[in-house]
Amino acid sequence: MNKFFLNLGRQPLANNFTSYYKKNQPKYNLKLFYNTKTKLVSISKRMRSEKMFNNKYPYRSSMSKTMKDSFKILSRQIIKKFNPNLILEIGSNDGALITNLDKKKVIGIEPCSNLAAITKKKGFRTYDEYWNYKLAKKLKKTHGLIDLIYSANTLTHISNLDEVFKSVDYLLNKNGILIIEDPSLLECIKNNAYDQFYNEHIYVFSALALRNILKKFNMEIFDIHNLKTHGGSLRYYIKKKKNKNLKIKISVRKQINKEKKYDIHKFKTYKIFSKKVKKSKDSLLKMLKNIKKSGNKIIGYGATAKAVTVVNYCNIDKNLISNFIDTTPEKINKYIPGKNIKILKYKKNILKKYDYTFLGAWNFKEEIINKEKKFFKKGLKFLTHIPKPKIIYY
Ligand code: JHZ
Repeated sequence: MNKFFLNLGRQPLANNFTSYYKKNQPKYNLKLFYNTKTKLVSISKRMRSEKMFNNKYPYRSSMSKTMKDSFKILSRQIIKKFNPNLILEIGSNDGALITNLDKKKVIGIEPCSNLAAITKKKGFRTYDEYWNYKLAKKLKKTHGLIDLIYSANTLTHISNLDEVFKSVDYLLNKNGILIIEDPSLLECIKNNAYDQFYNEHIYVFSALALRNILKKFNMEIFDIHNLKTHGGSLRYYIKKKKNKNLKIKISVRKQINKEKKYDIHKFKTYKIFSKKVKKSKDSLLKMLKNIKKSGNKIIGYGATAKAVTVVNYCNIDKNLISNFIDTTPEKINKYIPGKNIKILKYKKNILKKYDYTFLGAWNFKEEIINKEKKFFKKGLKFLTHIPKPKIIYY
């Protein structure tokens, strides 16, 4: 049974950046539910994939050094640990991972054709298609079974998880490995990071929920790594149950125990989370209003999908945060979905003109603060709403 616990209001598509402020941009309910049987946390309204992931998708994994480095390290580990003959990445985006690998040994799946074009141009085999059973069948015919399937921040974007795992099971070698990486529900709840939920993020996985889902497909998690990326993510190593060559590592039990200790499997946790989120909204608005009242200028740093959730949920407009800055070419000079806040091109000295900067990309706090140390030292203040609204002092 799905139990409702939080209403994040009417939200536009989180990556639908428009060239002018569209007052009547379509918005959809963003309500969060907890499934008492599977322990899966999900949003209620499911958008058609084509509406969100098309030839105009603006998000590029390579825009942050942290992510590029993380993928580079992982690509080396994959080769060293598993030495697979053929790797498939579901959601290869602009190639942050696959471009580190041997072209002959990797295939990318990326339905956003503007992004798929980037890796195709570099000579990497990329299918600009959605991950489903039909595609898995086509791939098996052309390339045979796959030794290692990898997917970062993608499977939580696909509504039909049954089809996702059925297709993986079908295409994966009997001794093959599936590695998936997504924000951790435990970290999300601990950090009060309600902005991990938006129309693209249908689910935020816990190890507990994922274990339950995989049972149906006779697959099991055999190792889990905690990552710092995206505000705390988990990298799950998954195998077919009948593959007895790989032993289940202690990390799996450890993570599940950690989640249970935090009552991730109890509905009351979500009720508490919901209350904290409402408090966070009030306190962020209060803080922004006070800063403005004193005549200070605030700019947002990183026009993230997460920031779209925050500004729309808290009803923040340009009177509070005048602009956002971002390095992504596809976002520059566009408007934050649902709001009259324009995104400016990141320039070295742009922060000089502002007193405060709100961390839209709070998940890259260290990278950003390090990059902008000079301004920080000169008195620029950073604001964050994670884990609760506050000013970060140098
Ligand atoms: P970032 C996206 O979410 C969407 P977002 C998606 N649904 C998903 O699952 C996650 O990614 C993984 C900018 N930036 O990664 C670049 C700077 O301008 O937090 C990006 O626009 N300067 C697929 O959008 C944004 O911030 C910088 O120095 O919440 C970061 O977006 C840095 C570090 C980033 O994901």
